[in-house]
Amino acid sequence: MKSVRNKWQLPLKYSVLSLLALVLAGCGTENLSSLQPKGEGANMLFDLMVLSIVIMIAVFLVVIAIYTYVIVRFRKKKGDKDIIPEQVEGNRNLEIIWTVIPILLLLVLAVPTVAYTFQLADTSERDAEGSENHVVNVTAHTFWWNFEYEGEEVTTSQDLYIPTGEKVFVNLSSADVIHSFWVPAIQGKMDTNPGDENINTIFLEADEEGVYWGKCAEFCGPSHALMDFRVIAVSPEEFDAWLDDMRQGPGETDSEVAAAGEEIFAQSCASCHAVEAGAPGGVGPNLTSFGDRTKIAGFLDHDKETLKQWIRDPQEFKPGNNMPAFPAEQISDEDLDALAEYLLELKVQDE
Ligand code: HEC
Ligand SMILES: [Cu+2]
Repeated sequence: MKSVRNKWQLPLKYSVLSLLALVLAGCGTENLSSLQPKGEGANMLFDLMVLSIVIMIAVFLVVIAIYTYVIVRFRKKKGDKDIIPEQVEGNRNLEIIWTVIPILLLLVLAVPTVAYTFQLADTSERDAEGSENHVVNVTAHTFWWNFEYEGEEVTTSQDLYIPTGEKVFVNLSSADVIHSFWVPAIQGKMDTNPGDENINTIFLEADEEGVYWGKCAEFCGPSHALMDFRVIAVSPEEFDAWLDDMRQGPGETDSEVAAAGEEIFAQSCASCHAVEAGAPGGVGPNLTSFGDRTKIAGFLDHDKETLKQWIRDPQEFKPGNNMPAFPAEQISDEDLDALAEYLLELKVQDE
């Protein structure tokens, strides 16, 4: 019995480990990795990563090669006498070599790093006369994101639309504590600070159309890990059409249920949530295009049942968030249904 267990112990251990590696390799969402860059900023950062890893591997290989050579060459051989070999202390040439090589390696790392750091923070394209770059004022809230397109009269939340192939400059600030704006596949992260004085600016440029996941990258409270958003990159023409659609708004509903929902919304929800794109950022996310979204509150499934549960008790899903609960005493089941119907009809885009 014992021997059987011993025989299988090692293979079992390794198969569990490799299974784990396999499972973990499948972790993560598509377009949420700085190792698969899809935009100019992320490309630059990826190049720096590759450069430093190549240098590290080269240093490692050289050290291991010398180490192995010394062990083999100077090992005690059969018949060697038991004597201590000649002891050498200090060798000027060697010392110069192993001081100069690291300096050179650090220079090779430092020059592109410093150059890229300044390029990533460069806003001259935005400030140039006649610049056509879009500028978005991003405000981080505990635990959601507000996006205001400068000069466009369009405010939205959670989903940030950008045109592909151009630099969109984002001015980052926070309505409360420090958060950090990070879209790993497109750009490095940057802090959002409270107040008007400390506004950071970074550019987003996506090479291809697609949906890129964004994360808050600065611990900000109990639901920090759920503070997700998306960058939706579309062609410049589609982007302009989206801005127009947003300005026009979702349009009148022709369903009676949704119309009833609209009234309840006006009474209970409109103090925090705007449903027109021109409205300034409020206490809660702008819901003008809520029906077009693919997530509720940034991370929940976008369907009627989940929406109703969210309105009943937001804290259950996102602890510590700033939306109050609406129990049955406040909003009846029937009204809740109408409310959800209304919200899901808030679409600005054609199907
Ligand atoms: C006191 C302000 C306040 C009121 C009143 C309020 N909300 Fe909210 N609501 C918020 C905040 C803040 C959030 C963002 C929560 C988060 O994600 O951290 C939110 C989020 C939401 C979301 C998710 C939005 C998104 O972008 O996916 C929906 C839907 C929503 N609220 C619906 C409602 C409805 C319906 C009512 C009325 C019954 C309502 N809210 C009343 C503050 C409020
Ligand atoms: Cu956070």
